[in-house]
Amino acid sequence: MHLCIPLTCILAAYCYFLGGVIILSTKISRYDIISQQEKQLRYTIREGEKKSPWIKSQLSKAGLTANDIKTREDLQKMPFTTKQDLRDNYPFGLLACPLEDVVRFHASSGTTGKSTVVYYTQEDINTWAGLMARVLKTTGLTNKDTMQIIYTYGFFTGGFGFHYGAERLGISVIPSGAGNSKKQLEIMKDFKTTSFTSTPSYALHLAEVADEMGVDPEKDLSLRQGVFGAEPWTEKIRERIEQAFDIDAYDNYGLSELCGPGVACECEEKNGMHFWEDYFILEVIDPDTGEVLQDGEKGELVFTPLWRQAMPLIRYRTGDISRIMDDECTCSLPFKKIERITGRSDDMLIIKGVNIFPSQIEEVISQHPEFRGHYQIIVEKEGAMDGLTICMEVTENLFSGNLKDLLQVQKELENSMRSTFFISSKIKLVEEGAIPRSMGKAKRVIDNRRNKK
Ligand code: DLL
Repeated sequence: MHLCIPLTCILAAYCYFLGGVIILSTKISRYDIISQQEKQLRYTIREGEKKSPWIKSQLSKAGLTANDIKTREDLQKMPFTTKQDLRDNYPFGLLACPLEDVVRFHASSGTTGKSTVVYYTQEDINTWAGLMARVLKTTGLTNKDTMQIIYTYGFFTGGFGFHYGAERLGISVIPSGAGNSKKQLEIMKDFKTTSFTSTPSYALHLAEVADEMGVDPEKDLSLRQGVFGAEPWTEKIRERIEQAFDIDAYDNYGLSELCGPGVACECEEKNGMHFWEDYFILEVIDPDTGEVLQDGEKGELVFTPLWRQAMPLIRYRTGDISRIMDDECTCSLPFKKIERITGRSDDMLIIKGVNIFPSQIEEVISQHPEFRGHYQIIVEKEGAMDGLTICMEVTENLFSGNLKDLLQVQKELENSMRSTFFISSKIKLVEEGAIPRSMGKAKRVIDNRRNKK
């Protein structure tokens, strides 16, 4: 780890270490955090200029040398790095160390195009594990817990990220991987699992399977909490998961390009995710102009990791939309929080000229008591116009009852959509299980307009 020694010594008085990553237990000043960030930034740029052809080319593109970047403000002189840059440099163009020092490859899920590769040295893996241990500790887990990891182990970072972090914290890990829901529930019961991690949409699916199997989470399982992420979800979905499993459900955020999970997570307040400011500099920008916004303003998250050896990145544009919250948290962590991610800038739908994120649609439909958590948004051309249909699963008894009730629910929802977005849409109510389930990230949008080009 390249932590600056004198500052580390000061911080050590307040904290303890987990695999080189500092887990803070009391408040440190904003001044100390910023000084640490800037020291690490200078180090990252200096090393990058020497070792990373990519960072060297970015510096020269801006007519700069490493000496010109000393502060957070100076960082704004540097160009952004985008997913397209990673694709253009596939597979090894961003490597900043000899290939023999690389101990791991991961790749993004490629939901919005060709997947992108990331590489790690052993030290990168150690730091990542420490950052993930910090996530898990922040959500209240300890070495007394048993965690079932219901993410794919493979190119996707979810499985390995949680696995290494949980082991680092001394949690008993069940690496069950994604899929086979019945088996997952049996394992939960037999091993007295106290926590599990998956995508929120998969957690909902697991709750349905538990119901079908007659598993009563309160009586039959030992779960007390769960950590969910990798896709957008709403407060209503949290409520549903918490009720179904009788647990506290925490949000956590990350992306492969930065390490994987381990960038930000909720504390017991469950109101915004603390991001690890001593390991990342975060800027929020206007996605159209690239202008850096003030704290509190909503925009695209841009991260500069301050610790990576194999693949340092400067000003990485995540595409994710959120804002830095300016209110203080009641927990003891000194790090600022970001609001729940509302979507990706490239997920935004423009329907009849109105900009809508899928999560905003979820916000509206999830208010209805009959909603079961699963939905799909279908956009297609109806003549020259855009047509929007929302298929949503509703409670079983609605179909066995009166047709009038069904039509009433449909009408109520269409009215809510119209009054929120000022456009008309069709609501198609379907039975539970009608929408395909995913073992990982849910596919919420089918935009047939794109296919018709
Ligand atoms: O999804 C890493 C991860 C694994 C995070 C497990 C959390 C838990 P990627 O496959 O590269 O990596 O996808 C990253 O997923 O840019 C966001 O758009 C989205 N995303 C991740 N976490 C959240 C979240 C992993 N909590 C992309 N809320 C990111 C909303 C999220 N979206």
